[in-house]
Amino acid sequence: ERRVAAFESLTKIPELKPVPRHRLSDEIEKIVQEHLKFDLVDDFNSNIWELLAADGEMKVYRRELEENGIVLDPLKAVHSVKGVTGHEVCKYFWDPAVRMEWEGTLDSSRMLEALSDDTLIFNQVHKRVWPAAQRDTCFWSHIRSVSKENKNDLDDWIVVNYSTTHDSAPIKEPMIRAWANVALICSTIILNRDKYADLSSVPRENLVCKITYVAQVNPGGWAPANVLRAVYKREYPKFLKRFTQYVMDKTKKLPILL
Ligand code: 6CM
Repeated sequence: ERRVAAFESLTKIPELKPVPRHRLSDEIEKIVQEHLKFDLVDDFNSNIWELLAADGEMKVYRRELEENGIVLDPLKAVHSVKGVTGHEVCKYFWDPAVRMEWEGTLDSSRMLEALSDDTLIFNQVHKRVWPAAQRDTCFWSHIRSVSKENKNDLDDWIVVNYSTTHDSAPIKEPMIRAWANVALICSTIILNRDKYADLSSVPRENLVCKITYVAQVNPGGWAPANVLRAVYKREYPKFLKRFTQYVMDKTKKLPILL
């Protein structure tokens, strides 16, 4: 039986409980498993990826891909952040209550439905990029832990944001509906693990969170390729830096969410 978290507050250690099935359970399972299988493959030494930006431990890669003149460049980034757990990083990425505190690319974010304790549906309006029409997205957002074989390790965590349709979010012209398949996967390393009898006594300074972020975005209609690529090149590294700093600042004085 897989374990999932029921979130109540940002400070409480959540209880783990199973979630009932719903209309998107099968699709979510399939997409999550695909991400877990493919995203963690270390393929940066192949010729597939082009380095787009690097800053300390953060590296952002892209693969140029166009279909009928529409830019579909897959993006993949890795980062390593000290003092936080994967649970914390994923929770802040998933939690609608804090989205606008770290998301700099949105005009608005609206939660349409809570399908279960671990899956929400959103409609988001993205900041308009001149000279293209404004975009919005409608997607389910799912969070879960992935337990490790070794019980001395902390669980891995993943959030997937995947486009869907919803009765409460019809496409309203001139807005264009963009399509996204995004995953954030986190693995927590504990330094000097053997010095501590149990996980709850490990101090923050001994935590390292390894982050993998992948994004496949279809702008859903024509947008000038050079403008779009310039926006991605600027915005993805900015997001990764700002978001991870946000999680570090927010958690610094809080008990560790294991
Ligand atoms: O992953 C990020 N944010 C999440 C929470 O908001 C969520 C968002 C996914 C949306 C993916 C981007 C859709 C972009 C729409 C296209 C805009 C093109 C305008 C036309 C330009 C000429 O997963 C952080 C996302 C950081 C984005 C840079």
